Amino acid sequence: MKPMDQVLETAEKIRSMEVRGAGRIATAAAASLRDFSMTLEVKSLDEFNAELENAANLLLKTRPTAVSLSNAIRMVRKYKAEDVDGARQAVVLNANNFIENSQKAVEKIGQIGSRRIRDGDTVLTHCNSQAAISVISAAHSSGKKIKVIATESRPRFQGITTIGMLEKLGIETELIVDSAARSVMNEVDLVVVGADVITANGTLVNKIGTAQIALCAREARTSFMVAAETYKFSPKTILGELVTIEEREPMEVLPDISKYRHVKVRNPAFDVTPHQYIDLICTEAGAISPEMSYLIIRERLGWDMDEEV
Ligand code: RUB
Repeated sequence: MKPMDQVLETAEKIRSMEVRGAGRIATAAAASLRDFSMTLEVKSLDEFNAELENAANLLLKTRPTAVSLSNAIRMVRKYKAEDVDGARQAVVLNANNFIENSQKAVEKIGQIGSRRIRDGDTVLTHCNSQAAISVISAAHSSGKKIKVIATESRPRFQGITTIGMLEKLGIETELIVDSAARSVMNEVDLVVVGADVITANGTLVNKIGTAQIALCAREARTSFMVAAETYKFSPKTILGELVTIEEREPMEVLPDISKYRHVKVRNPAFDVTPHQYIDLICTEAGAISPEMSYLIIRERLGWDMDEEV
């Protein structure tokens, strides 16, 4: 297989959601750039850099909302090299570090976040987030008896993946349709969700339906926690940039639209939860209030205002 074909294949898996979830797509992109750089045959450093940029752009276009992709790609491409071999080695090292740190971050988030779950608690989660499941699984492994309520997460039913994972862990779980969130909220002690993006002011962008859940958690006085690796925070939002919300194919919602002449199906994949509805963001660097997001971007992502976006 040609080096670029491998990148195209990874990009297609991300676009079609065969590989999905902000953390997994970031590590898949890092691995793809690493493998690309290892097999790339070029005559000069300039050519290597240009080819790597093309590959990075292909991956970046796949899921427009996920900042995890651009953060991962930025970290992999952060090198200064004298020649092609030096650049190749740096890309491999950066990508492997990113993948390893990402796995460690998920574990750490589990340890930290699980302290917020008490014995006997009922936890509601939405979509399928490896960071949120790490929190739930760490609470369960520490011996706390917990129950999870998982939403279906229409239209792609990531909730079915979630209940499959919880089943394997032996955690008592109930599955609900998305619109039952308010009906069960009075039984819920804590909502735990993942993040696609967290902005500089602590706003959360996550799977469509998250904002409604946060709204009804607030009304029911139920705590709402976000589990997110620090590379889910968006540096560009410091510069005032808005997060693009991905709109996916109508057929994911309604497979046969052809019989409707006056109906348009809309399928936004993510929504926006204001920071006021979030009690805590649990990262590998600690549990923070949403208002501290700016500091995470400056300190953990090493973001400098003068850095080229
Ligand atoms: C997945 C989703 C998840 C976040 C966090 O959306 O919204 O909550 O990506 O997941 P999709 P993780 O299925 O459309 O990719 O914690 O695994 O990174």
